[in-house]
Amino acid sequence: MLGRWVRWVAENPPPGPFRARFWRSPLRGPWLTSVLSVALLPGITLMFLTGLASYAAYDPNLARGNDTTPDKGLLGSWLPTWPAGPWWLYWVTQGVHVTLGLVLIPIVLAKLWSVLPKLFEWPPARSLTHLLDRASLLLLVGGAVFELVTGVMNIQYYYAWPVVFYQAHYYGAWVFIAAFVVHVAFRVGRLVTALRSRSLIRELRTPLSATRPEPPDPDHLVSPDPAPPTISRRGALGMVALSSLALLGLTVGQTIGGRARSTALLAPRGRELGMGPNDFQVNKTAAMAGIVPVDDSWRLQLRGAVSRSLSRAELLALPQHTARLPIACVEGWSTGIQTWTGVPLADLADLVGAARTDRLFVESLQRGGFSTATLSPGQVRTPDALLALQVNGADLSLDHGFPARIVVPALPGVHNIKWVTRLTFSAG
Ligand SMILES: Nc1nc2c(c(=O)[nH]1)N[C@H]1C(S)=C(S)[C@@H](COP(=O)(O)O)O[C@H]1N2
Ligand SMILES: [Mo]
Repeated sequence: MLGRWVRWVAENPPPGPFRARFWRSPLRGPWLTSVLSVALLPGITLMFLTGLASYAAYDPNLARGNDTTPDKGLLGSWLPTWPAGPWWLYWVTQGVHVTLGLVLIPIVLAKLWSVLPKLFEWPPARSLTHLLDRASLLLLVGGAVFELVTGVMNIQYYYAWPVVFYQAHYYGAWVFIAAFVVHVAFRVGRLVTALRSRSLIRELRTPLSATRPEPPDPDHLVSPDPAPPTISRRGALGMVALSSLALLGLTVGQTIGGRARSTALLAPRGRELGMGPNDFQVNKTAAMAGIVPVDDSWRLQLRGAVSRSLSRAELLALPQHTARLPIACVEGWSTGIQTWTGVPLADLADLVGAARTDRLFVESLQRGGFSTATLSPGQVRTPDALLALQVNGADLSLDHGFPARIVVPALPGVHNIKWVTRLTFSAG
């Protein structure tokens, strides 16, 4: 009785998208899906690696094996210690992460469109394996959409969060990548077969008038009742490629910085480049951070084996070092390369008798927000790591961190603290 009822349900799908004949695009088929998959495969791998790099760079617990969760076991995060060079390291890894993430959006959407009928497969589960396979797809698609949406919301400063971006994007990535690995492992055979079924070159030469559906496939991606084509396969692939290129062209300027910034029409913040040595991208202005103009009474507090305090004039009287470095934000934009001048952090460490293995804790006049950072011994001792007092030959403007800011090569922008008030060197 129950068996017959189940069979009846399986054989009688609800109307609309649950019926195979609802889906009529003549372009859907394993070949098209596979071409889009091949484009995503290296892209997603690079996204995952550059994403992990960003967490390693951002993590304030700078030791190896830096997850301090008790009883974390194998599930703990083990990110490598982030190096202090080459100077462009974070600029490149995070620029790639953010820009590539945007570029992949049209390809992900096209890929999801190409397999959309599978979402309405009937019956919903034919067997336990089928059910498990579909559950893993839920994690895969859900994970991909979650990572793209949270990523875009973050770079657009749209913090409508029930949870914190930092954790959500990180754990979402692990869920997604696990589902992704399973997905690739189970489908790589079908992918290769589908790719071999047609020649890409020939497809790119096929106009609309000669466009025919792919032959019926075991996965039922090909419509059983295809409508006449209204666009060729090359047209559809070209549209996706052009969308990706458009996103690339309209955002990459924010990563390069400098003059290129004016081309980043989709970047959320200031595109103008005005006049004067201090005129480059400011994310958080002094007013936004609640910083009032700082006068001559400001003194830098230094703590190590001994404590000292130095006025700005005394800092300027110390040997000055100049470094050409970009500030590269975790959100993908950068200041471009600027010329910073100030006192090497290593010299300040020596001044208060800090050990070569000491870390540096930086504090700002600002309260709350991103106003503290911890730098590793390697970052403190790298020659271009500065307490910058000037930029491009002029005193820092208040918006750029006057009287003094941290500038360290290869570091995420967020650790380059502005309006520094205290530097503490310690083993802890
Ligand atoms: N005190 C303080 N320092 C700070 C910040 C801040 O909000 N407060 N922002 C950080 C971030 S997120 C970046 S990317 C760099 C560059 O930001 P800016 O353009 O606001 O100078 O400064 C960093 N230093
Ligand atoms: Mo930032």
